Amino acid sequence: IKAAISGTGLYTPPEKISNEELVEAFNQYVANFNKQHASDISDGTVEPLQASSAAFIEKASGIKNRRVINKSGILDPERMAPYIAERRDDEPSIQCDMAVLAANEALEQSGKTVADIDAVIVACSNMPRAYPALSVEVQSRMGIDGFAYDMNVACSSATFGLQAAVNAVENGTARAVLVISPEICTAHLNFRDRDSHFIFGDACTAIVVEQMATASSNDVYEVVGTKLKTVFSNNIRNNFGFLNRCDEAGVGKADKLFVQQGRKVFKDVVPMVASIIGDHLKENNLAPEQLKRMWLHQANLSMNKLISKKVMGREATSLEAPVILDEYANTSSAGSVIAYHKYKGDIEKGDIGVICSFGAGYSVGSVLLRKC
Ligand code: CO8
Repeated sequence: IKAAISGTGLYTPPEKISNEELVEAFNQYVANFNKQHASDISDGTVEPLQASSAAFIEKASGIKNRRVINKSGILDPERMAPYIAERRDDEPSIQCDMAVLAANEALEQSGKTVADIDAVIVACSNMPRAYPALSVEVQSRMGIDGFAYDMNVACSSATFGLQAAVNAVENGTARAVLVISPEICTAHLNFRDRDSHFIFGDACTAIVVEQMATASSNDVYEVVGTKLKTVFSNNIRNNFGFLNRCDEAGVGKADKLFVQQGRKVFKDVVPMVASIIGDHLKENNLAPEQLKRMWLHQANLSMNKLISKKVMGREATSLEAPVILDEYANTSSAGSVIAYHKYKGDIEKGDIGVICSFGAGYSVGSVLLRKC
């Protein structure tokens, strides 16, 4: 049995924050902090905070806007975190709502119904609770018979989830699988940190993986192969976890949010990703010239330019390595799937493309596809 991707869906939150709006709120927070601590700053016991800049953000990252679940809380200099009210146990969770919207679009695109799906994998960076699994909630809400589980490989969650889905389809465990990535990255972003306050946005993607033999939509891509790699690194880290309440520091410290050494990540990850894609092509007897599209993880524009150049041996055009980072920012595992969702329609029968994610772990996931 061969597996194929037959449909994708995308939920884009309606609220949007431009770099300018984000920087205005951040700089107000900085001014308030420096005023409050003026005497400690003048006697040298406290370092003054430095202002952020929209020009720096666009130049360093390629990000211009981000979509968010809640704008007002993030832009309130006294709060700098989204307002997302806790829901009752008998209400669907917010990530479940996002997941169902994206999944329904993916089902529609693939021409399938919930009766055709045997498994749901929710693959994303942050889960709303320890248990019951979000995926089982989504499965129940959609009325899917079969099984579901959650997995987290940070930015590589969707590609690792795809690999699990492809395995399940190819070994006959499931006729079709939904892989869903509901990412609320803004809830774990430190909006008071100048180095990273601009990096993330929110979105949810969904993918239908099914047997090639049953795939009948207009947009079927055979999964040629998957290749995964992980190498431990502390350069992207978040210490939030269930043991936090057992330590007197609790969850109040900044290390319980996203923290990274951006420069080191850039230097370590670019060569790793380029060599994984290169090896993956070689293992499948494909030459880099045959690669028509690279749907890359969307973290940083220069990073994507460098990776595509290393793989292709020349600069990729904006169509060969499409960018959605400018409008969505980094949406962790959803990013490469958003690029695929938006920039797959035009490629031709027989063309080869790669969905490739990379991020915390470190982790790299490469999924080679051939348009049917
Ligand atoms: N405004 C103005 N100036 C600034 C700002 C700012 N906001 N921030 C930093 N600067 C200054 C610095 O102080 C520095 O000044 P100086 O040269 O005087 O020291 C200068 O700008 C340069 O700073 P950097 O070296 O930090 O800037 P870079 O050019 O390296 O750009 C980036 C920073 C954009 C962070 C870049 O390094 C980058 O994107 N690296 C790649 C990171 C990456 O890909 N990470 C992937 C992680 S995502 C992931 O795996 C998902 C995790 C799970 C998600 C969880 C949800 C929250």
